[in-house]
Amino acid sequence: MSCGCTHEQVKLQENILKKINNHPCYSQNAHQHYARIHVAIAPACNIQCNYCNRKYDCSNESRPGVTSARLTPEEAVKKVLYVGGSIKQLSVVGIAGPGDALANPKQTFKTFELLEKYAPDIRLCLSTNGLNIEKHIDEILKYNIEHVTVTLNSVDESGEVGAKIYPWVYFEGRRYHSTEAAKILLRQQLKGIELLVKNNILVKVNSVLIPNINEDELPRVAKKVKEMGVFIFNVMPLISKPEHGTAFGLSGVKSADHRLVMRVREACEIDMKLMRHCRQCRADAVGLLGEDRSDEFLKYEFADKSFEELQAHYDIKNRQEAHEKIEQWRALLQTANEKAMQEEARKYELSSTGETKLVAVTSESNGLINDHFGSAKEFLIYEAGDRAIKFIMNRRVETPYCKGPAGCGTYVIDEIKKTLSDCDILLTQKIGECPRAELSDIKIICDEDYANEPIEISVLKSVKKHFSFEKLKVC
Ligand code: CLF
Ligand code: SF4
Repeated sequence: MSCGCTHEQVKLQENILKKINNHPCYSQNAHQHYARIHVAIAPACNIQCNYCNRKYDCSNESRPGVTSARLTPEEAVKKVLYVGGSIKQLSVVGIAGPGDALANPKQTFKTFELLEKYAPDIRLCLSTNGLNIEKHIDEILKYNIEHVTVTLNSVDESGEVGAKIYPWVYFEGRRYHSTEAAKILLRQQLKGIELLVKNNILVKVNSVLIPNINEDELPRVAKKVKEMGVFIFNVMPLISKPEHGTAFGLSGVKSADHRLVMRVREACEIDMKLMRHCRQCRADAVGLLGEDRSDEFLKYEFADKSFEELQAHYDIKNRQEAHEKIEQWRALLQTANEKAMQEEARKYELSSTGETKLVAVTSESNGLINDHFGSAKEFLIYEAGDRAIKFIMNRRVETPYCKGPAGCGTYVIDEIKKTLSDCDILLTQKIGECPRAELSDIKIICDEDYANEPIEISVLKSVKKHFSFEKLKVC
C-alpha cells in the first residue's frame, strides 16, 4: 500500500529532517542536546519597533535590556572556532543582532563566508525584520544559509496594527512613517518569506505578542504563514518594563503573561506548527538554549590567535564523534520515552477524559530531570493526560530559590509560587522540606521519584500515579 507521497516528497521530508535534527530552535527535541552561538556583528537597524530601545540588543529575538559586546566578522569566526572546540554540542551559528542582520549585509555575509571556510560543519542561521530579504536573497543562497527567522507581528493590510508597533521604516533611502511604513514593511516581509520558501530555506516566523495591540492578530499571522509554507511559528511574549526605556515600556504597555501566551498559542496552533521552547536569547548567546555561557568566552582569549590555531582547537573530527555520541543517547532516550510525547496533540488526544494536568519539570540538560529545585532558573511546563503529553512552554524566574553561598540564608519563593500557580505536579531532582511546605500553598504535588529519569515518560507516569482519569470521567 502506498502512503500517497511521491518519491520527491519523501526526499524533501528527509532533507528537512536532516536540517532540523540538530537545530536547537527548529526542533524541540534537539534543544536539550545541541547548542547555538550568536555572534553580535550587526549593530545597525533599518526600522524602529516600539518594544526596542536601540541601546540594547534587537528585541525581535532577545530579552530587552541586554547589551552584547560587538565583534568584527573575523573576531566572530574566531569566537565560533574557540567555542566550538570547547562546547562540542555547538551545532548552529546565528546572527541575531544587536541590530538587524540584513541592515548590516557586509558584516553578515563576510561572517558567513568565513564560517563556510573555517567551520564547514556548522549550520548557519539568521534573524531579520524582513525588510531587506528580497535585496539579499542571492547572498543568502550563495552562503548556504539554511535557516532564516523573520519577525512578523501583523498581517493587517491597512497598516493600522503595524502603525501601533513601528513608528518608522527606512527603505531605499527614505524614511516612512505610520501606516505607510507598516504597509511597506509588511509587503517586503511577505515578499521575502515567499522567496525564502521558494528556495527551500526553512523559515521560522517570530511574532512578539503585544497585549491589546496584536493579540487578536496573531492567529491570522499563523494562518497566513502556514499558507506560505513557513516551517514553524514562534509566539514570543512582550517583556515590557519602564526601565528598558522602550516606547511601550514608557507608555505602560504591559508584558504578556503566561496565561495570555498560552491562550494565544492555543489559538494559533489550530493552523500552524509552533515553537514553544524559545528563550529570547541575547545577541551574543552561547550554549544550550536554557543557559547563557557568553561570559565564559572572552575576546582576549581568542582574538589574537590565528585561524589555523583555532581550527586545530575546533577539531571537526572530534566534534563529529561527539555528535555521534549525542545521537546514540537521543536514540536511547527515544526508546525510553516511547510515544509519551505528542507535540501537536489536542486535549482529547492527550487524555481519555478530556481532562489534562500541568506538570512542571526542572532539568539542566540531556532530556533528564536533573536539576535541583533550589538551583532551577526555569521550569519546563508539560500538559499531560493519561494517554500522552505535550510540551507547553518554559517559564523563567528572575531569582532561583537558592542563591548559592553568596545569598545563603535568603530564600525567595513568591515569584516561583506565582510562576507555578496553575501547575499540578512538580518533578524535580531534589527539593528541601522548607520549599516543599511553602509550595503546599499552591497545592502542587512535589515528586522526586523521577530524579535523573527521562523527562517525557516520567511526566506521563507521574500524572497517572497522582490522578485517576477514570474517576474524573465518573465525576
Ligand atoms: Fe539563533 Fe534564532 Fe537561529 Fe535559534 S535563537 S538566530 S533561530 S540559532 Fe532560538 Fe533564541 Fe528563540 Fe531565537 S531560542 S531567541 S528562536
Ligand atoms: Fe530593534 Fe530589532 Fe526592531 Fe530593529 S528590528 S528596531 S533592532 S527590535
